[in-house]
Amino acid sequence: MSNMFVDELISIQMANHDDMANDGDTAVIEQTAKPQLKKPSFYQVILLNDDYTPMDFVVEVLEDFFAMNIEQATQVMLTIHHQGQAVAGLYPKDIAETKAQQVIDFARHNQHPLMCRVEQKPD
Ligand code: TYC
Repeated sequence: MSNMFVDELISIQMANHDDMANDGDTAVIEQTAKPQLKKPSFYQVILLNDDYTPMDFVVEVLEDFFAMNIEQATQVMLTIHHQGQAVAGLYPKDIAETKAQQVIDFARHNQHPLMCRVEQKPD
């Protein structure tokens, strides 16, 4: 079978209609299979605002953990400050969760309450 998505051939006994010879009649039906590959899911690391973490510290986090330059980092920090939260980066699940934990650990090590969370990116 040349079409790679055709993976099933089903032989069925045809119904015993009056207008049809019935003994051993078979039909072959090609069924189209679902695509085998699904798109990988991405996860958003979302930084949350709080009243105590210094702005400079958040900018440093965005530079060091999310590979932003100072202009990007400042813009994202201000978005969080004004809107409550912003997406810092998009990663496969395990990397997103590791980064979120690293950010929280780094913030706690420096006595700041900065929080972040991970969410699956909507398709
Ligand atoms: N709101 C903080 C302040 O006024 C700054 C801040 C920005 C804190 C972003 C957290 O994710 C954050 N010092």
